Amino acid sequence: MLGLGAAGIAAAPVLQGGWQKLLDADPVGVTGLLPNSGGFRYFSVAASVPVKNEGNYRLTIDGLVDRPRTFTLADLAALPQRRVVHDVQCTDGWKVENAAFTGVPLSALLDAVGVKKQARAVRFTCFDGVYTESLTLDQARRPDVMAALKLGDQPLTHERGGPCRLYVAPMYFYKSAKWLSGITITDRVQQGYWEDYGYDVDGWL
Ligand SMILES: Nc1nc2c(c(=O)[nH]1)N[C@H]1C(S)=C(S)[C@@H](COP(=O)(O)O)O[C@H]1N2
Ligand SMILES: [Mo]
Repeated sequence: MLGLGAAGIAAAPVLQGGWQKLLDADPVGVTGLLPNSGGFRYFSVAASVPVKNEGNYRLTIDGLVDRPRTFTLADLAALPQRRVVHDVQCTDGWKVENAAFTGVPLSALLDAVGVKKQARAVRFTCFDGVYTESLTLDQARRPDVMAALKLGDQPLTHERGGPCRLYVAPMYFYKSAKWLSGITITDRVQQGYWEDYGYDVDGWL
C-alpha cells in the first residue's frame, strides 16, 4: 500500500473503508500480492523511524546484569541462530500462517550478559523512540522468543522492524517490538506501549 505513492495517499481517505474491507475479507489473497508484504501489514506508532544497518545498528543490554554489553549486527549474526516457524497474529484480526523468523534466542543473550539473582523481568525499547514492551524472565527464556534478524530466510526489512526485532512466537504480534535497540533487565514487569491502552501484558495466543 505504501508503494502506491502520493496518488494513493491522496485517495486514501476515500478508499480506506472499502480497501480495509477487501483486505479483511481477502477473497483472492490480495494481501499476499502487495509488494514485499508477505501478508504482513505495516504498523508503527512513530511518525517516522530512522533506517539502521550493519554500520550503525546497536543493541544494548543493561540493568540487573553482571556484564552490560552493546552488540553490533555482526555480533548478533555470529551467535548461534534459531529458526522458528509459527503463525503470526495481530489483535486486529489479520494473520500470517507459518512465518519463519530466524535470530538469536533471547536466552542466549541473557546468558551472555549474566542475569543477576534479583531479576524478574525484561524491558524492551526501540530506536523509533516510542514503542516499549516487556516480558517476565521466564517468558523471555522460552526457546521460541528471539532477537530476530531474518524473516523467510531474508534479512529483516526496515518495514518489518529490521535490522533486528523482538519475536515472541507464542504471543500476539504486538509483543514483538520492531526496531529493537535496548534490553533492560528489571526486578518487575513494566507494561509496554499498548498495555498502557489496555492490552494484556501476557499476550498469549
Ligand atoms: N516499534 C514498534 N513495534 C511494534 C509496533 C509498533 O508500532 N512499533 N506495533 C506492534 C503491532 S500492534 C504489530 S501487529 C506488529 C506489526 O508488525 P509488522 O509491521 O511487521 O507487520 O508490530 C508490533 N511491534
Ligand atoms: Mo497489532
